[in-house]
Amino acid sequence: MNSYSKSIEAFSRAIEVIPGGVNSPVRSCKSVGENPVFIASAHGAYINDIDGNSYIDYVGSWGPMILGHTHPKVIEALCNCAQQGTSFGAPTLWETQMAELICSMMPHIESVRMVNSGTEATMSALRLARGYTKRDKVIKFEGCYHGHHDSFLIQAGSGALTLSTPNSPGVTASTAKDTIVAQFNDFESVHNAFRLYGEDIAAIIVEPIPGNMGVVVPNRKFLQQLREICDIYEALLIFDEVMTGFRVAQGGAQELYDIVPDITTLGKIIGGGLPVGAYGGKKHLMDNLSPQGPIYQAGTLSGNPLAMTAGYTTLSTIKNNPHFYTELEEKSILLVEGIRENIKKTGVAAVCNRVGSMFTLFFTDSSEIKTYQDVCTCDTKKYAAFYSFSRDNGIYLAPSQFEAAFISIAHSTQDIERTIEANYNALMYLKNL
Ligand code: KE4
Repeated sequence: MNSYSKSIEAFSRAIEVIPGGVNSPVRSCKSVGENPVFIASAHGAYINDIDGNSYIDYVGSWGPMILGHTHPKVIEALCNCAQQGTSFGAPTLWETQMAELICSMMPHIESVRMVNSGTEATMSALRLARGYTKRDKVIKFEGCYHGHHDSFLIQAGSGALTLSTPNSPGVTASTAKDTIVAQFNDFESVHNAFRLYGEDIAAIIVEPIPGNMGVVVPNRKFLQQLREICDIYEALLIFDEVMTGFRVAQGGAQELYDIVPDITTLGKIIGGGLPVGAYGGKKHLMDNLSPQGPIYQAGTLSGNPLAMTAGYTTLSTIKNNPHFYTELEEKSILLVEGIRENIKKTGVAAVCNRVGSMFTLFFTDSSEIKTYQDVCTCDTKKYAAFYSFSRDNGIYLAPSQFEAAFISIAHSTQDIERTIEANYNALMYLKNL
């Protein structure tokens, strides 16, 4: 049985000086009734807490660590870069090389602006869409999460859903009135919104593969219909690929489903573990941004050399391995098919959704999870018990039913087989609760 005494003490100390003891709410483990473990280090597929417990990591810093932790090439590049300085507030070749690399890997991005988080990317993408179309309203989907920008904290997913604040206090009514909430995989809800507000809708923003209500697999037709209706009403389609970009395919969900968004937002993997976000699209659209155009957006540390180095090294390591996504898919299939086999063997009421190397194990009596309504059938108490048993047995998962789990290229066959065994034991534990 793991000891957590140092983490418990660390959490009590943190709570004195940090709201809730954490710098991001979902890390608090509040919804699973646990103290968070405080991390000392992480290498490859493993993460280690300050009590000396080691875990196979399926959070991967919420997505960025697709190469695994402390990849030697990333660490070496960061050390070399830091020797030359850490921030200049002036253009560097790193930023240009990073932009060129992203444009070469994401075919529908001709021009890209670096920012410091996914929230900044989606917030800025919305401003660009509003400024370009001269319209105010935006459609988002219930359960989808696009960061903590006021316009998106309406029926939001991830930590907002986990901690039962999908509509956050502090978001004004005047802001909220311009956000229209539709239902993912339900085109009629989108069509109705356009019938009512079509001429005033600047954009649809969508997680093309939602990960923030847990992983929900899109209907390809639904995504195509979003593209079509945006064309009809001359609204912009924003693909929020902060999670899916470089995760589900080199070209993200837009490559996987062959949809052309007008704006793509990115984050997580493109920072290689450092704070990076980005948004991009066709050059004629992006050139409306200051200083080229009138739509303003800025950032002291945008394009920071260290962040660019970590991101560039991560993306180029992926790009230079022609078998990267094939290998990652093989690992992902091995794990999720093992989990599905365990569900069958134990008879526990659960569904496991997967796209690429992101997946979610939902505890539900429903036979499938395809909509937010389906997600709402989940038994979060069961998930909490599953989380605690798994963590006690060396498997590090998101402390929330409404999140995605991530497999990295560093997860070995042995790690995956060990995870499947631990998953079976966790399901049997639940069965006998
Ligand atoms: P950040 O501001 O947290 O870098 O990115 C916001 C964001 C935007 N869009 C999507 C699709 C995202 O998944 C996110 C952030 N994801 C969550 C985890 N599901 C971040 C974890 C956290 O809030 O600590």
